[in-house]
Amino acid sequence: MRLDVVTIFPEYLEPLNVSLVGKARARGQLDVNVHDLREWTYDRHNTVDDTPYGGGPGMVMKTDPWGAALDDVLAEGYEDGAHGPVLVVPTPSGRPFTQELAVELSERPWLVFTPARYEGIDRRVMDEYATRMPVYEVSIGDYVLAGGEAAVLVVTEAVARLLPGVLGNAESHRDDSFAPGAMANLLEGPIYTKPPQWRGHGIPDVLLSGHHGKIARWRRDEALRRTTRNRPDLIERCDPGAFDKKDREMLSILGWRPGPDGRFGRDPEAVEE
Ligand code: 6GU
Repeated sequence: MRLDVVTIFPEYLEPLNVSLVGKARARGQLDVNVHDLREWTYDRHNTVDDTPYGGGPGMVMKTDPWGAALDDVLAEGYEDGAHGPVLVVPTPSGRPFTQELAVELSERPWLVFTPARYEGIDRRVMDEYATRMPVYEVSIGDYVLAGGEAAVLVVTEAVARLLPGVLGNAESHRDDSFAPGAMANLLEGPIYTKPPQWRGHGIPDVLLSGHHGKIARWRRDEALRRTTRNRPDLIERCDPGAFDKKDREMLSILGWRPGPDGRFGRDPEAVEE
């Protein structure tokens, strides 16, 4: 997979040399190219922003540097269709970046990122490139960052670990929390390693029992416990067919009941476990 990032802070992308993404680059599985947007400015001050039409606070990134930069980057191998590039535009007004979208992007050969500073990029830039390629405006969560560079790191890491051969062990991503198409998206419960005692804290006996069935059941119960507590929306959204008899017993203990449509919701009478 090829990645291009156009930014006014190329040094912000240095983490792409580290860890999983860095190793994938070293192995030739990822071809990462970071470009300084100011190389496509032609005035004395290397201007990339200007005041917004209609007034208002902040500055807007100008069309021309982006147009010139993207034309040059895309000229390095543009193709139409599934083999062509996609534009990924990080913005707090984008669609939520999810595991499903990470999987979709991981199936493309070429991602071009345009992280912005200031209030964002002149709309006409996205409109122009949308005539040539898919444009994904994505947000990584409900908070506001000072710029899109951190979001590029987030998206790149989520996508890179899905590429064939990038994760060390060839275990599948099917069991990832949030794997698309999973029966139920539950958060993972707690995990432990040696030593068996640490500062007076032991580990649950079942994990030492060697009883694989019991261990699997305990893990599932802990996943339900953690998901009801931290992400009740995931339980409410679940197809009730995803819950077996034991799941239902656990959900009941946690104070969750099926509603008229079968979907689970928190029993308003229940006391928090
Ligand atoms: Cl992608 N960019 C910025 N600036 N803020 C964000 C974001 C992106 N996602 C959430 N907040």
